[in-house]
Amino acid sequence: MKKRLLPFALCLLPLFNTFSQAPIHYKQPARNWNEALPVGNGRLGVMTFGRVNEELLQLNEETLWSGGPVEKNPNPDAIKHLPAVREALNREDYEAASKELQKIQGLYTEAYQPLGNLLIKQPFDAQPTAYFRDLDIQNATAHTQFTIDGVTYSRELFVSAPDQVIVLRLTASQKGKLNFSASTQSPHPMSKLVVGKNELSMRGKAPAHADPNYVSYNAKPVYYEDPTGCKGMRFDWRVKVQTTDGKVTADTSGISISDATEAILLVTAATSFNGFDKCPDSQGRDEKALVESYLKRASGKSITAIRNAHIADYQKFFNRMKLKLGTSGEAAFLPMDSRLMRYAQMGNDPELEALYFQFGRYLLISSSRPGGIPANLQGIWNPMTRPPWSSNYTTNINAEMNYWPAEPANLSDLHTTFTDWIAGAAATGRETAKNFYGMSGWTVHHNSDIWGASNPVGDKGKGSPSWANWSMGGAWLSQHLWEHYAYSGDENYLKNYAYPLMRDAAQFCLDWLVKDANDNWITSPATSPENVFITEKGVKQSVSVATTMDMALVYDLFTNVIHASEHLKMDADLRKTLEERLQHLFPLQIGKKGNLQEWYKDWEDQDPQHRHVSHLFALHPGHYISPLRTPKFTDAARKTLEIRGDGGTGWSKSWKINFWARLHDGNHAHKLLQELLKLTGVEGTDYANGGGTYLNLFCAHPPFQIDGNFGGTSGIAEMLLQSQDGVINLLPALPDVWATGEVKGLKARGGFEIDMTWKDKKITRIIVKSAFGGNCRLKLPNVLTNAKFQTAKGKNSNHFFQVFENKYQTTTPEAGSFVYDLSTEINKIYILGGN
Ligand code: FUC
Repeated sequence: MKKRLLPFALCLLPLFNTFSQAPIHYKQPARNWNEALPVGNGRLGVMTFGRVNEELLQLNEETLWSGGPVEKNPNPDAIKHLPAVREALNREDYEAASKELQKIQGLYTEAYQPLGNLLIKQPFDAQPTAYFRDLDIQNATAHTQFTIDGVTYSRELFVSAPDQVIVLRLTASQKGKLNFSASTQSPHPMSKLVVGKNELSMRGKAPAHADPNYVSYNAKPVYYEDPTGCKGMRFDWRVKVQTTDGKVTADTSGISISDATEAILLVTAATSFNGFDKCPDSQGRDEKALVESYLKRASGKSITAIRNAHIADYQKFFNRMKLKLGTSGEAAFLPMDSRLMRYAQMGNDPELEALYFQFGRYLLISSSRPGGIPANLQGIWNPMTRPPWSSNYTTNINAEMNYWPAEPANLSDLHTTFTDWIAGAAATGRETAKNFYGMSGWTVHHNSDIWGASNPVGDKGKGSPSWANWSMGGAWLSQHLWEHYAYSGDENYLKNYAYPLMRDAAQFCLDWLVKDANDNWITSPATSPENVFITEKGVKQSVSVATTMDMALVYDLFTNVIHASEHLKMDADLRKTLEERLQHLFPLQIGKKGNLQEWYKDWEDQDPQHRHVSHLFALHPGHYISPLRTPKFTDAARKTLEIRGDGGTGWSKSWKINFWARLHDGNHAHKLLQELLKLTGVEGTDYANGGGTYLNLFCAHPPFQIDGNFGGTSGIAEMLLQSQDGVINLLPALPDVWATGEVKGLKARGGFEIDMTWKDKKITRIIVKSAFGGNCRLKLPNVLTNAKFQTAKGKNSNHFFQVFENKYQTTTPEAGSFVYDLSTEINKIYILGGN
């Protein structure tokens, strides 16, 4: 009998401590993209298929998008129509309002682009044995290994952030048995392959424009010609043999390596993108110089040095948190396909649930690094020139969901790619506010891109207002500006960056609000993304006034601006105005079914189980509705969720995990987590069913959207800790199946970091670390006497530490010198509906 090598993961078994995971692994190559495995360093992304004879590495670079800086005023007629929209809404003529609103539309956004394919051809006559591939998220490295004719071939793949290169190391277990070729493919016709010494360089241009995949009326949906001189960025990506003991030849068909035992390839890429407002070609960066510098630096280093630096850099983020939610026994060592199938039938795999949490963190670290571009609808992984929904930023839920886990899951610094990007969107959003509505401040509508697009999309009248004309993106994005401060306590960031943007987003809302007949401030027009109501006359409409989500967003933004301006001692007059508006905002309503009403009136929904649950923004990610403070609205929110049901797209299920966690119903949140982790193979677009998880653990809308992964990670964090109610509420939504567990490094607002252990649903040990002092209140499910509090060295230790056992109190904190005070949430509560 032939000696079979133990699969890589099983070799590592003894090394696992209680928190470690067996790598995600499979016994066969990927059959399609949703089975390939993602690796990345924030900027460069690779999907590896693990094929034997022809390995496919599908490549991305985060800045490679179609188009160029946005047109500031693409529809100069748009501004004329708002008065007529409002007038129609006053008459309750929703049909006329909708038609008129459609005239207030600009252009579609641009699309995220693939970079190309690297093919590794390693043709064998015989079939492999002992095939194995994995993704090790502890080290951010993927492996493929198989044996043919007694020779074991292995491939190791990782993407280094310190060295900005993709590293592929191929080996054969017997000397001289490694023979392969590496060749390149570009999806962009304006590409040219340049052959150098041991090196291939693919140089080309991204499209000048790419239509969204749902637009089908243009003869040329993707084009490269650029009449404006300001669209279409350049790219250069290179493959270089760093070291090998074999023979190397290179020509236009690729690089060939023969009679080798080992070969290390370096791949890197750069584009000429130079900022959201710069022509990507004429004002672009020198992409050739960039790739050359990356290759030069990495070529001089040993693979051990590159690998060690990569792992140290990755673990600097990843190792901040540990999570254990129970033990899974042998299930933990199943290949991922068998494991997901088993889970769909039997559940009971808490280590898979903890792995899913960490996988979300892995994906954020791999797709979002400071100084870069925010993770888009697919993170950074996309093989299509017209990807679903342009793989752009949809601000009515998806883009924000990507960043929900950043703060609680201890990746605050990665949140800055998103908060930094907001400045560009706000800059174009200022033009949009002025040119489309004649208003001050800034806003973003439901779609954006690397160019910070902010206009209502729809190609000047072809989009449905139910999504295209939602105007509250500025308010929702601003929540991230504030939350980053609430967790990080970065005063300089608040004062000089976040607050001015938040204030100007509020300024737009002040201009946008109008009074209704009852003297309430309302938004007009308003939609509830992307739902449709049925009027008393039985007509289906989407445009009305004062949708619940709009009012909750305005409330959230105004209260955050008030807190920030108070803290900074700035803009007292503005604060007063905002406080006055809050007194008379159109309040939340409870409908006849006992639900939180979605619309201005208690209309029926066209689709009562619609995937968006926009009207629960005030429950999550807003803070207004809480079982601790607003019991009536809490009950109404629960009713709303019951009516909506547990179905929907992947991201919809993720959002519902967060909602049920905020309702403190851990078992229901866990049921949704099981739904989210349900294996699906559905490829096309499905809005109602099939939301779940692909074999590679990517979330299925379907199709793949990364938001559901991130929303799932955030949901698990919300089940274990919440800090939005003026208190750090520990285990607020613990499901029965996670009765015993342990977490390290969960973050709370106010800069607190929590390590805790629990047994039989009772906390047995807590350590609270404080980054910058301040008042700390804890709410525990049980009595505990040995909580420990550690203040960061050299920081203010004048904190006030209170532990509440299973009760919630709103006592005034002792005076201390603190940066962010959790109590802002409870000391000043504005009423949105008089609960
Ligand atoms: C919104 C959602 C869709 C999809 C898209 C990216 O339009 O309604 O389901 O997630 O964003």
